[in-house]
Amino acid sequence: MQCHEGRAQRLFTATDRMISMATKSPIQPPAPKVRPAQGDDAGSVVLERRTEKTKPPQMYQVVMLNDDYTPMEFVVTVIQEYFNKDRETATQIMLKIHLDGKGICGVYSRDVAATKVDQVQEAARQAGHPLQCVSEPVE
Ligand code: TYC
Repeated sequence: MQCHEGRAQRLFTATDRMISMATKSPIQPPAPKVRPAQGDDAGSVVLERRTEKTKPPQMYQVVMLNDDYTPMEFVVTVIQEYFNKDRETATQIMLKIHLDGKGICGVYSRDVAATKVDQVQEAARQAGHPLQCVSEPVE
């Protein structure tokens, strides 16, 4: 009995906390800067509000390059495995690379794109294929 009450009490407290977090207003932005009055403004304060603009991070596309030796099947498998594409999409991307000389396999943050390039190069190296890919900033 004692034990049940204790548990009920803890659950109630956790629920309370969740409701409180869900209903509390979000953290306020920093207060606007206040500069001391000068000249005619003596005795008053002026509030300067600057709207902060955060740019979205630069994204990087992983571009795969064509060559004459890597088997098409290997490229399709790599695109499926490392760029999370289904077989049909991977095949379309591979054929685009084969025909145009290069093609985009995916777009990621800088670190993720660099990791994908490393993973593809390592898989190609292990299999003995000359497959190459690079990452480049979008736009
Ligand atoms: N051109 C290769 C062939 O004919 C196939 C290929 C496609 C290779 C895409 C690399 O990124 C590539 N076997």
